[in-house]
Amino acid sequence: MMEKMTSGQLIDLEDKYGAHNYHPLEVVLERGEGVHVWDVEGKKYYDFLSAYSAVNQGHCHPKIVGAMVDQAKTLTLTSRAFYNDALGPYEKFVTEYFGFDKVLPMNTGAEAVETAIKLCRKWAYEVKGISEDAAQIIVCDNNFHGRTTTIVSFSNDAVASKNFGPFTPGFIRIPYNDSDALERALNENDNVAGFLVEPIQGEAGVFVPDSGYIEKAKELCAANGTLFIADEVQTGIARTGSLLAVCGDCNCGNTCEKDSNTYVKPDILILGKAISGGAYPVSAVLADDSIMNVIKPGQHGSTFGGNPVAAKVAVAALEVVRDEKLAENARRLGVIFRKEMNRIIDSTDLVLKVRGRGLLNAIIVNDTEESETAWNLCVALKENGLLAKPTHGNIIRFAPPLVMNEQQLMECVSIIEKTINEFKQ
Ligand code: IF1
Repeated sequence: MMEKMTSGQLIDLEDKYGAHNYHPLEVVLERGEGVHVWDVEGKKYYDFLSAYSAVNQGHCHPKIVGAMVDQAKTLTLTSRAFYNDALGPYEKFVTEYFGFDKVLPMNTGAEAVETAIKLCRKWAYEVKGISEDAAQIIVCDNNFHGRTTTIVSFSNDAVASKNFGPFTPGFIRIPYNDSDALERALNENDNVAGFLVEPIQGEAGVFVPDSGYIEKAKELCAANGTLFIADEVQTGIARTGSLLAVCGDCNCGNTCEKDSNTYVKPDILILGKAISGGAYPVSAVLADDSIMNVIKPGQHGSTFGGNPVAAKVAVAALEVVRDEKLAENARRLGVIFRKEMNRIIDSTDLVLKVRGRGLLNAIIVNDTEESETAWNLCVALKENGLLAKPTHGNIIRFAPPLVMNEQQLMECVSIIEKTINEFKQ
């Protein structure tokens, strides 16, 4: 039998044969279960990244894996040239779950963002009456919506965009969390089709906007006949303590009532990552008929979009969120986590601040963006059995699976506290 390869050997393989488009922490994982992962040497870790909020339901959740295996043994892919018996029931389930008329199923978050951009533009030309090719979509500074050429066209992160031009036109960038800037952009530009925004900016460093910002943005868009497009790829699916981060202020817990006066229903909702619990690439764009019906047969799609495995996996993953009350758990544990982090911050100079909502949090390390301190702190956390990774320079994102219980969370807090107290620059 072939000798089992060591972490070092496996890292070497990736280095030699894989594109160098990532700089991973030096840990090689081979198994995941719930809130834990194990490396190839058998060391156990708490996963405090959840694959960037894709594994909200915990690693290898039996209900989700079971649904995937059962369907994979039956029918994996038909393409949309034909119907299949899983897609319609999924479409009914997911549109009722989030309160929209229709869903356009895709695979990755970036594909869903691209789909939302195309849908918004087509609606602008065919419903709003903007002249063809003149549509503008407003986005925010420090946005992260994926890595396709069009998406990086409106990024201000040089690392994500340099030398990938020429770029797609038709985007206006404004400061995040600035309602006046949005109002000015809407009033000063005639052909605004939509406003694309993350309800909390994840990659930028878990920036939670002022209370009421998202609500005001929706109001301004509605007054201007502009589509409010919420990218909930990272913040959605209970991560921030409510089913969707756009309704974070309304304390809806798991499912938001459309008629609640503070529910901010997006015109277009973009989902990905944890809609499948991290078991399979699934993304979705949801909208009501007046918007979604501008797309006619043959105008958009993808080979794997809406495949039977994705459909079954997504239903199971969303049932887990509802049945295991993951939004409530994220909300409750998030409060405890930030309280504990603030207690630790009061006793150290290494960390300046903690911020976040639900179980999407980040700490700001007391050093420059260019410093290695956050990275080295993550290496030390890894040695102590907890996996996390910096987002930008001096910010470390903490995002455990939402199935974590309070005792496990407090163990993680102890690991973080121990690591900070022992940390030597
Ligand atoms: C990587 C970041 C997070 C997203 C939002 C769309 C997408 C993402 C709000 C695209 C994806 C992922 C991409 C992944 C790491 C991760 C990430 F660090 F890149 F920025 F989470 F913050 N909208 N985010 O966060 O979805 O096409 O990836 O399925 O590129 O390494 P995707």
